Amino acid sequence: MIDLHYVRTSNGLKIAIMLEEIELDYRIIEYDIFAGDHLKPQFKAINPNHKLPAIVDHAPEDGEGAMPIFETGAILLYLAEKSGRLIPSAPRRRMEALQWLAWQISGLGPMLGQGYHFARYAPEGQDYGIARYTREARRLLGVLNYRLSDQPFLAGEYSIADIACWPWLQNVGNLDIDRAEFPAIQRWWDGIAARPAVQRVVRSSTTEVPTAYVQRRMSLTPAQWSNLFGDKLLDAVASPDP
Ligand SMILES: N[C@@H](CCC(=O)N[C@@H](CS)C(=O)NCC(=O)O)C(=O)O
Repeated sequence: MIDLHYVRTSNGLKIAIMLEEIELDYRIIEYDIFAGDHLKPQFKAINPNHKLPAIVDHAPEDGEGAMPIFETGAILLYLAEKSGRLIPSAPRRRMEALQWLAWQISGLGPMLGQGYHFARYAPEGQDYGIARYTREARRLLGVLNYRLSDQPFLAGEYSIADIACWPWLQNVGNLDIDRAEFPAIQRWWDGIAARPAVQRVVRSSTTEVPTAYVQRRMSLTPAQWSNLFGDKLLDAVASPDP
């Protein structure tokens, strides 16, 4: 059994989709990040970085007891290796999957994440930040489109690299980017959206993404702000073990 410590965001969706695809037994432990659930001291033992998602595998292969894992790139790789699925076995293709996974976790995710941050939460008049991250998002989408223009999937076959990227392409409209401007991305995105495992996740009441996580502008209360971007976050990292 795997516990999925989950929030309904792009990073959370990656792991919910992976678990549905490989059909391992899992249960969802849902967090409300606006309420600061992820800052609770007991979560530090699972992820000292206090970010979601994370998993705990209660039956790891080494038999040495429950194993917590954080960072979506590491979790996807772990689950691919545990299940023997969704990572190519041919060495060159496998390396392609790892490259595109690294590209997502170091580029596409952080850049779109910052873009969404400025577009959604920053006070009005943050044009420089929005322009900077929108330009970078467009550049990265251009790279993705180029790759997918002669490959059905990022590593030739459907893999953890596609699962890592797909949820991030849902809300590019928040940056005034139309996915349809990138025809190869749109074709790839639609194909993945139609997969039964993906449908199960996006349609399920426990894993669907509610408006609070996707709407274009959001105004937070001071407590929510502190939980997400302010002092509470810093305090959680500095706090001693429970
Ligand atoms: N690099 C991390 C990013 C995780 C991340 O930023 N998660 C967000 C939700 S998508 C989060 O926990 N936000 C709460 C916060 O930043 O306080 C990963 O890939 O797992």
